[in-house]
Amino acid sequence: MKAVSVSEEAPIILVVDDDQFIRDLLRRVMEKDGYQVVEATNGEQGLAAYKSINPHLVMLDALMPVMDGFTCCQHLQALTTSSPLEGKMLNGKSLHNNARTPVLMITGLDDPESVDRAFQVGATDYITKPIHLAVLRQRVRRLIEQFQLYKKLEEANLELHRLATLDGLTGVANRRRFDEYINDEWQRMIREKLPISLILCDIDYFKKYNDSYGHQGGDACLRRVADALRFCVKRSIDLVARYGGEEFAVVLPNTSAVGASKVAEEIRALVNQLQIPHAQSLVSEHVTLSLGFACMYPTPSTSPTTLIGAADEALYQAKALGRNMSFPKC
Ligand code: GH3
Ligand code: MG
Repeated sequence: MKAVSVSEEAPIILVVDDDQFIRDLLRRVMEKDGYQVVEATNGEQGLAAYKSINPHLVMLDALMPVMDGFTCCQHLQALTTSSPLEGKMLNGKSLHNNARTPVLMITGLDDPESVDRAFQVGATDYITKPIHLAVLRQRVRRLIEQFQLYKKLEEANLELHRLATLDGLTGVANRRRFDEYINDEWQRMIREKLPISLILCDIDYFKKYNDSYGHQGGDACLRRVADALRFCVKRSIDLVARYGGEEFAVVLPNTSAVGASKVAEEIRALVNQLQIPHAQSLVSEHVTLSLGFACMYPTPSTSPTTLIGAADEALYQAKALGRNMSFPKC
């Protein structure tokens, strides 16, 4: 495989063929049309090149030494359906990249079995040798355009999903996402026979905070508290959500009451350390939180409502006992 420095703009075509004449021909034609070309001489090299350059189109010969085009195509299909979209994690869930890089088989085999087999292993299109260059150029243009369009659509969908599940003010999960997540995790914990904990956190005397610092000051405070919660919650399966106006929820799957108590205390302590001035608070000079937490082993006859009710009761106790504290209900 020739080393190629790949620039950002022009689409990249990976040509996998053991015949140097064909590779040179395809390179010439494709470069003339403004594409970048990377070459590989068999299926194995092709796979390695695919992983490192992430091309917009693969041109694949069928019969090659080491690994033929059919096997290579099968591997390519497995790669594109199992690799999580890079960096796209949403509340601990990875979203899969379904935009498959098109594979165009260019081969001397024109018997019906080979054509069927190529499509079975995931080829997007098929062209036989001798290559009709005008047809090839049109097919390539169309395949790349479709791929780019599909990718844009996927990105737009991802962004839509993100916006639909996040709280606009604080950037943590919204109530809708909380409901969906606690139900999903409840079911999962039933299957795995594991406990789940929930912490509800409420800012103390927040009405008075708004009275002192205005609604915008209140919004800024909510953002800082949300950041503190995010900082304390480290596992990717834990979820921080805005539960209501100045109330946040933390879902902790596979977490005991002892674990939940530690996280709740960490959150409480960190918000204290932030020392956000709160002149009218009756418990401190700074913004404080009251937290209630509960832990349950979910069963098919129970629902998250029970856990939420228990955490809410604990939060009520924390308020009643003087605020700026975490209280359990297990
Ligand atoms: P407690 O210590 O008992 O929790 O008292 P509190 O004043 O915090 O509770 P209360 O429920 O009486 O008031 C909550 C306040 O939170 C009232 C509401 O205006 C304010 N609030 C709710 N959502 C927002 C928001 O998005 N931004 C701002 N700035 N304030 C909000
Ligand atoms: Mg409050």
